[in-house]
Amino acid sequence: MSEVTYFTHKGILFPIDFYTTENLLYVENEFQFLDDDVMNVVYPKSGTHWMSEILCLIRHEGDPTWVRNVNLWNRTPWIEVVEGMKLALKYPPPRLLNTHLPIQLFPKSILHSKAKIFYTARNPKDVLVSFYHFSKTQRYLKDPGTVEEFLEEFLNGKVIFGSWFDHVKGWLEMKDRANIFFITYEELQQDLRGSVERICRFLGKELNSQQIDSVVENASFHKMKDNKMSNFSQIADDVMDHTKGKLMRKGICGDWKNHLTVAQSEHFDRVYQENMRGVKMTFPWD
Ligand code: PPS
Repeated sequence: MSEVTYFTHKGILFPIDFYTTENLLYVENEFQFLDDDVMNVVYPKSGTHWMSEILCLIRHEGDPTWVRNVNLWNRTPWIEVVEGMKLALKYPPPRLLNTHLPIQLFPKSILHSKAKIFYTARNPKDVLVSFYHFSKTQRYLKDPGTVEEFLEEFLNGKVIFGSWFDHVKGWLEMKDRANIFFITYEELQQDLRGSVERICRFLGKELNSQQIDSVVENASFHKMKDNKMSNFSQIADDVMDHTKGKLMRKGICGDWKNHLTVAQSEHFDRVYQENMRGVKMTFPWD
C-alpha cells in the first residue's frame, strides 16, 4: 500500500489506492448502462453490502450457493474502483453493480436507460459512527482521529465520497423516476421480509414464500457476519488491519447514542437542519 493520501476529483475526496481520475471520468462520461442492469447506490457505511447480498439472493431465488462461494466484490463490482470497472465490463448481463458515487459523478448514460437503481440511506449519525470505526481498519483511509475530529470532517464533507447531505439530496432529485427505488437501512431493519417483497416487486421477480424466507435468513446480520464471501475477512492484511475491527461490526440502529455526547449530537442536529432545509422527504430518523 502507498502512504495514505487522498486526491480530489470535482471536489470529492478519493483514496489514491484503487481509484483514479481517469476511471472516474470514464464512469461518468463513457460507461454505458444496459437496460437490464441493476445498480446498488449507497453512501459509504449505509448498507451497501446488505443490499448487495439481498439483490444477489433474490437473483438466485433465495439459493445461497452464489453468495457463499463468490466474493461480494465479484458478484457486485464497484464501478468507481479501477478493478471493479474491469469486472463490470466483462460481467455477463444481467449485471449487478455497486457504487458509492454521488449523483454528479454517476454515469450520464443513466438518463437514457431503464437500468434499475436502488438507493439506500441510513441515519447519518449511525453512518458517522460506522465510518469512524471502519476508517481505523482500512489502511488506505486516513486515521479518523478522535470522534470529535471525525465528526467535523464528516459534517464538512471532508471524507471519501464527500458530504452525506449532498449525496442524499442529490439522489433524492432522482426519486420520482420510474427506475429508482428508495429505501432506508432502518426500514430494512424494521421489516426485512416486507422490504424484500417490495424489492422483488420492483424487480419484477416473483419469489414464493419459502424463497423469500431464504433471502431473509441468508441476508441476516448473523449469516452475513459468518459468510467469508461477504464479510471482508478475505481482504489482505496490507489493505485491512483485521485486528482493529470488522466490516460487520454491530449492524444495529442507534449505535450513535453510545458514541456521541449530548453536545455533539445537538451540534449534529443543527448542521443537519441547516443542510436538509427544504427537503420534502421524512426519514425514519427525523
Ligand atoms: S461500505 O464499506 O461503505 O460498503 O459499508 P456498508 O456495507 O455500506 O455498511 C456497513 C454497515 O452495514 C452493516 N451491515 C448490516 N447491518 C444489518 N444487517 C446486515 N445483514 C448487515 N450487513 C452489513 C455493517 O455492520 C456496518 O454497520 P455498523 O454500524 O458498522 O455495524
